[in-house]
Amino acid sequence: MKLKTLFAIVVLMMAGLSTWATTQNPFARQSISLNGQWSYIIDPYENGFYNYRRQAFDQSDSGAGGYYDNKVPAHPNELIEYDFEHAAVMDVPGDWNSQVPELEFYEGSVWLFKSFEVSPQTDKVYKLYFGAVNYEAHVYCNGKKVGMHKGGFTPFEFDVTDLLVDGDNFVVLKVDNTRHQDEVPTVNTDWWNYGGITRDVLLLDLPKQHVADYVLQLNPQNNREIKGSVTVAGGQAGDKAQVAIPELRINKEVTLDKDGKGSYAVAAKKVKYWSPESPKLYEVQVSYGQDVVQDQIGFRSIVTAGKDILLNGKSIFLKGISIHDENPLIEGRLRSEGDIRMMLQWAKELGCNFVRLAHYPHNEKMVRMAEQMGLMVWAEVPVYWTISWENKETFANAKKQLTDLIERDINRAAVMIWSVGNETPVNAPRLQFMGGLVDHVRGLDDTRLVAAALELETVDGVMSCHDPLAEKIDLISFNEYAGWYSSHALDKLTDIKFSFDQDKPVFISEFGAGAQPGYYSADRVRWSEEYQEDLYINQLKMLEQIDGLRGMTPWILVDFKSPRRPHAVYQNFWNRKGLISDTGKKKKAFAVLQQYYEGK
Ligand code: GCB
Repeated sequence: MKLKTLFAIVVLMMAGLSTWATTQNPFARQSISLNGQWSYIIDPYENGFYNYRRQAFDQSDSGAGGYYDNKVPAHPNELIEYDFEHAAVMDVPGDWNSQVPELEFYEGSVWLFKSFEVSPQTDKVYKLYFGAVNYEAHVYCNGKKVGMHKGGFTPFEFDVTDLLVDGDNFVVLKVDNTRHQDEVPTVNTDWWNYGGITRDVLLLDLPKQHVADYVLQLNPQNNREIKGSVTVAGGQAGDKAQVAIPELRINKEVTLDKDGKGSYAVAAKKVKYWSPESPKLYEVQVSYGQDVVQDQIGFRSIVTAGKDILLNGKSIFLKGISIHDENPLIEGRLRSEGDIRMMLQWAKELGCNFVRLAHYPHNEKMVRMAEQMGLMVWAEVPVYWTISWENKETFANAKKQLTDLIERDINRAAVMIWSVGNETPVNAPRLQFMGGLVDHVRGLDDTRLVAAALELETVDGVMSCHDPLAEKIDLISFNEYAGWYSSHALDKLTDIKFSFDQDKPVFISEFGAGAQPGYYSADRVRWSEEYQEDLYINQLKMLEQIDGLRGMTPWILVDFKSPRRPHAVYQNFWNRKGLISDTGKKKKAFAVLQQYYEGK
């Protein structure tokens, strides 16, 4: 093992993070769903985790004593101060804040419990897969610890093969959504800190030797060739795997190396490219012996050329909108396919061909549905505002979240841009941190653009970008709030000029204004729908003057909850910059952007 790799693993272990990738395309694998009702116990003092000397039960010699034991009294006099059997239940997937009124603002630990039945087969491996758990999850199966994971938006899994028994089994999680300065994100964010198991839970049932990972992408050097790799868990040097795309008459044999991984390239002369107008996906089978995984994969190229963005060689304007992973109607994280469809349908209605999935990885199902609907995607990690730039563990954590996101969505043609963060300050440690993330992305994936939502400088009415990070990324992508956070009068916005030294496409990752839904004002004052409408009209005129403007994702599709927005009249803990209200009603500005996109 190279010294650098060893060092990276040690840093990850210090940070208490897992080092392995999750199974590619888990939803296509044989599995038992552990979605549904889970019992829960609220544990603000972490009574089920530490003894009264504040030593963790799971670090003690016996490992016994924690709530994960799921003990029941053997006789009426036995003292046990918790009880999952009679505890209340909540839905998984689902954050706890939106399901339990007393947890709306809660930040702390909650225990979650589910029992399930299984008849384990000796020739199988079983993995407990979690789509996302916010933020720190300690996972136990039948009373034994299987691991810990940090990071609220990326998938993880643990091998539980040796712990399962024939018949009844149970899984317990201690989930803690407390914010910390050195974590990713850090303590300060403009979104709700939803805790809990927010995405699907599966018990994957896999052959001992199985297709663990695969990559299929259009070769950026040759757009008539598909390249990639296959990784087989338990695969031996010289073993063969297969990649088949029947519609393209492709059936490629891939020879594995000693780590069970093999790379390949194969001609695809007749390939039809994926695009928003024609979101073509091919049925793909990746197999190793009897183990076959089915997927739907598209092929496309995305590059910049000077100030232009080219999709499949043709200039494209990114007609986008920013979206949080939140359904305003349930006041919680998106839980179902219906929730996801509602959000993306609204984006389509607005005339979008692009969505910015801010500010953290969204559900894999969100990305897949966007792809099916012809929406290109900007995907991001929560390197947001001011995190601990000089802390090595924080960097390892951010890098791990980015890696997990990229590995999960590597085959999604719709993902055009990896964003390494949002509105971060221009200084040396941050440049090293985020520059390191950019290099890391480029090492993992050469088929997409890399960006970040930067900030501009305004001198004498001219906005320009002096952020050295802009030299490393593919776009001049930035947030600006002229007319909202700045004091510019709306009818003077077109006086603002832009000047960029970089010969790169310009992308506005955010602009916007808050509007209290249903507040109409003849004077068009701040917080009225008319103010937001005027801001959009004038911003769009202003932005049209930019040489090299290649797209935008205004802030934001729907009002969203935020603890930073307490104004009693206009906000009540909602960020009101949505074009759609918290009850699903379109505000006036919706039509302005819709019309602009119609003409693009
Ligand atoms: C921003 C942030 C976004 C906030 C938004 C706002 O620049 O990137 O997360 O929600 O401004 O509403 O202030």
